[in-house]
Amino acid sequence: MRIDDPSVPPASEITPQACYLDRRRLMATGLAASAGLLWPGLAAAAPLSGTPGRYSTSEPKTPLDDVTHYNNFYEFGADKGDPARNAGHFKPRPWAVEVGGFVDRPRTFSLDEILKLAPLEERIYRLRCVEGWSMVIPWLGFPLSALLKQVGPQSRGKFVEFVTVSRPAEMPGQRMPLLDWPYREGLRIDEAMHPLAILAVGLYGETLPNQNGAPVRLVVPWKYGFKSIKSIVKINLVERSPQTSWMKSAPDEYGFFSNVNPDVDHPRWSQATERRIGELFKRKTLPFNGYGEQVAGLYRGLDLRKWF
Ligand SMILES: Nc1nc2c(c(=O)[nH]1)N[C@H]1C(S)=C(S)[C@@H](COP(=O)(O)O)O[C@H]1N2
Ligand SMILES: [Mo]
Repeated sequence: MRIDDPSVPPASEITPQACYLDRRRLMATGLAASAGLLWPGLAAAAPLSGTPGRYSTSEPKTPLDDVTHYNNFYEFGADKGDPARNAGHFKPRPWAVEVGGFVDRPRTFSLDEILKLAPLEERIYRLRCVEGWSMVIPWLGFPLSALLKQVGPQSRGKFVEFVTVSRPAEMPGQRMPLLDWPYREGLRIDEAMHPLAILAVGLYGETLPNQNGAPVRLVVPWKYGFKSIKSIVKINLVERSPQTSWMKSAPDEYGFFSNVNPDVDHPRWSQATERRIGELFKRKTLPFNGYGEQVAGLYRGLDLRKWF
């Protein structure tokens, strides 16, 4: 490891940071425990429940209709209404997620196995898009760390790379050169192990709608929305900061970290304010999207202007 590279945390910091918020063990409800049995072979949403998780905001939730009809999911087109319009033919079941790279136990997880990794929790999180709007969404999911612990990250696995499914036949946007397909994202290992970072399998008490990233997507609430990659099929532990789709398309506009930051403007617009979907007036953007108390420690000593 290059100790002069501030994007790489000293190895000594990784474990303490990951364990630093002593996560309360939550009991599964009977329904959550049997969620795998309830998962239907249908495209329609099915009921799903989870225990209320800590870290949830008490702010008003964005209406379900907005959460499912104002989306970014370029695989289905670049307009906000395209995902709801075009994702109906996408088949999120059966599904598998391959986890490999620098891990002790590389493994492919079926969707049922993913659902049994940890009790499902409801996490009501703010989601802030880099375009300047935000929502409050009640996700159903569990900490990404539960999956990573199963495979045993090795010390060379300093970063985690995520890859979306490649299905041009079902995803009309992938038949256009909108991005370098498949969509890719990445986190530093200590970010990935943070208890706020979750894999979501549902929202508003049901399995994920296709347009929101069915059947399993990442949610990292302190970063811009594009880090929260949808419809994941591959997770790789890698040694160097992975290339992401947005960095590749516009390296000056999208950095690897992409932490929500009112003081670092996007080259083409300000990030100082945002519009909460459903509200009339703009509100101030909060550092780390309001999760600074939980995550600022991950970036201690890092120049957030340089490492945007
Ligand atoms: N695979 C994939 N994941 C993606 C995107 C995408 O285009 N493709 N868009 C991102 C962006 S820009 C945002 S703001 C969020 C939106 O999530 P939502 O539609 O569930 O609110 O998904 C992110 N995840
Ligand atoms: Mo976004």
